[in-house]
Amino acid sequence: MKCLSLRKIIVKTNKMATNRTFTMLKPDAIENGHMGKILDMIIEAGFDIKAMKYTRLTEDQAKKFYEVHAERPFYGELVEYMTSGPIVAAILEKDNAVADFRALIGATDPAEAADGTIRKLYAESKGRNATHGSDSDENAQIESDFHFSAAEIF
Ligand code: IDP
Ligand code: MG
Repeated sequence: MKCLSLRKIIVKTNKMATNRTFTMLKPDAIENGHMGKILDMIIEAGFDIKAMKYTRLTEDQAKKFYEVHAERPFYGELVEYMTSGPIVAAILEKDNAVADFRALIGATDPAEAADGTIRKLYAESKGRNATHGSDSDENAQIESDFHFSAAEIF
């Protein structure tokens, strides 16, 4: 009995350590032929792909996704860019997924991104910066729900 409850606690603890984040390979990454290399970096870094689609955002979707930036001067440019071509949207799972994925993609501006990060290697500029990564567990959930139904997550 004692052994069984200890096992349950260990399983629960392990489960809690694993979480999910949401990413988009943005239009510049696709346009510049970096889709395969970026996906490879994500998989090599230990992220499991739980859901993935190749799609193009409508203007309404892009406006809604980046609603938090609606008052920023770059909002119009951002919506135009994010709807300019196809993207790859995906849900990724790993221990500490949100923080580890932000570390993998690097700073918003590639000029400030660390060496070896996705944005340092593949982003064109602060605006056209190759890859999105959720900034919190809560937003990862909201953004995943925005793009995927339960039946599309494996
Ligand atoms: P993040 O993607 O690193 O979280 P945020 O500040 O949340 O960065 O901005 C969302 C997106 O808006 C950026 O990834 C980038 O595409 C765009 N963006 C942010 N700041 C600027 C800017 O100063 N000029 C143009 N586009 C920007
Ligand atoms: Mg952000």
